[in-house]
Amino acid sequence: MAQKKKALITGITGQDGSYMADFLLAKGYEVHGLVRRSSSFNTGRIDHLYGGTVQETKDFFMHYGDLTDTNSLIHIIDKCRPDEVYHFGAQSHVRISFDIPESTAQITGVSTLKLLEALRIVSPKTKFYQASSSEMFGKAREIPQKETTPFYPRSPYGIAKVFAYWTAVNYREAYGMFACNGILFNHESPRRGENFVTRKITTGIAKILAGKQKKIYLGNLDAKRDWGYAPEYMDAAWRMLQQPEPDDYVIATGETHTVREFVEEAFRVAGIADWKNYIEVDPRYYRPAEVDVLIGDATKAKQKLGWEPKVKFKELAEIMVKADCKKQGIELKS
Ligand code: NAP
Ligand code: G4F
Repeated sequence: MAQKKKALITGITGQDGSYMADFLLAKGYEVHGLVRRSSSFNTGRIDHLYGGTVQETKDFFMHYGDLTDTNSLIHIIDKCRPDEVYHFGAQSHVRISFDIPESTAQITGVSTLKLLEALRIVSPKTKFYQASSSEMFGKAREIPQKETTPFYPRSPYGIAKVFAYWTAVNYREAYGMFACNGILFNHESPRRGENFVTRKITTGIAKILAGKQKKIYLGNLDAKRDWGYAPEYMDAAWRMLQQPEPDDYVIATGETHTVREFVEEAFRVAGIADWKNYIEVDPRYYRPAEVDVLIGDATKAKQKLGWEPKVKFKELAEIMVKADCKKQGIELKS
C-alpha cells in the first residue's frame, strides 16, 4: 500500500489553515499542524476534526510551537518529515500591523526564512507553500494585478509579506528548493476572523437581527477589494505544490467591489432595506496608509493549474450572512 502523503500546516487554527486541513484529510493526507500556546482555546476552527476535544486521530496531529521560536520549528519538521509544508501562520491583520510592526515583521516575514532554513537543513526535498498576499501590490502599479506587477506595499504587513515572497523565490533559485508563492487576493468565509471587514459586517447584521447590537462601526467604505471564497483558494494552493516545477501564481476572482457594496449586498440578503440606519463611520478604523483598489488577474492559474473560482461576490455575501444568522438561531429564506 502506498504511504500516505504528510503535510505540515502552520496557522492551522486560522481560516485558511483549518480549510486546508479539511481539504488534505479528505485527500487522504496525514496532517500535522503547528499550534501556538494561547491562554484561551484557539482550536475552534479545527475542533470538528477531533470531535471537539483536543485529541489526535490517526491522521491528524497537533504540535505546540511558535513561528518566533526557531527550535520549535526545527523539532517539528524533524519529527514529521513532511512532503509538503503550507505556511499560513501570520499576524494577518493589516490595520493592526501598524500598531505592532516589529512583531508583524518577525511573525509574518522572518518566519518564512526560519522555516525555509529549517527545511534546507533537515528536509530539503519538502515542497513549500508561501501564503503571499495581494497586499504586496498595495498602491497598485497596474490594473488588474498579475504575477509580473511590481510590488508597492502600504503597511508593515505588506512589507513583511514582500520579504517572505522574495525569501521563497531566493530559496528556490539558490538551493533548488520547491517553494511556491500563492499571491492570494482577499478570501472570506464563515470562518473568517471577526475583525476583518466582511465578517465584521455579517456578524454585525446577524446580531442586529437578533437584537444584540444596534450599529456596525466601520472605517473606509470606498476601498475596493477582490473577494473570493476561502475553501476554493485552498484547492489552488494545493494544486501549486502538485506541479512539476515550483512557480508563483495570482489567485483572485477578477471582480472588485467597494466595502459599501458589500454592506449593501449583505443587508439585502438579510432583508434589511435601510442599511444606512445601522452603519456608522468611525475614523478609528482608517489606516495610516490605505490600499485603495485591488483586482487580480488569475489567468496563469487557470491555464497552468486548471483553477477557476466558482463563488463570486453575491454568493459569498449570502453564504456569510446566512451562516452568521444561523449561529444566532435565525434561518434566512433563500
Ligand atoms: P488568520 O485566520 O489570521 O490565521 C493566522 C494563523 O496564524 C492562526 O492560526 C494564528 O494562530 C497563527 N499564528 C499567528 N501568530 C503565530 C505565531 N507566532 N506562531 C504560530 N502561529 C501563529 O489568517 P488567514 O486569513 O487564515 O490567512 C492565512 C495566511 O494567508 C496568512 O499568512 C495571511 O497573511 C495570508 N493571506 C490571507 C488572505 C486572506 O484574504 N485571508 C489573503 C492573502 C494572504 P491563532 O489562531 O493562535 O491566532
Ligand atoms: O477586511 P480587511 O481588514 O482586509 P485587508 O486589509 O484587505 O487584508 C486582508 O486581505 C489581504 C489580502 O489582500 C490579506 F493579505 C490580509 O491578511 C487580510 O486577510 O479590510 C478590507 C478593507 C480595507 O480597505 C479597510 O480599510 O476594508 C476597509 N475597512 C473599512 N472598515 C475595514 C473596516 N477593515 C476592517 N478590518 N475593519 C473595519 O471596520
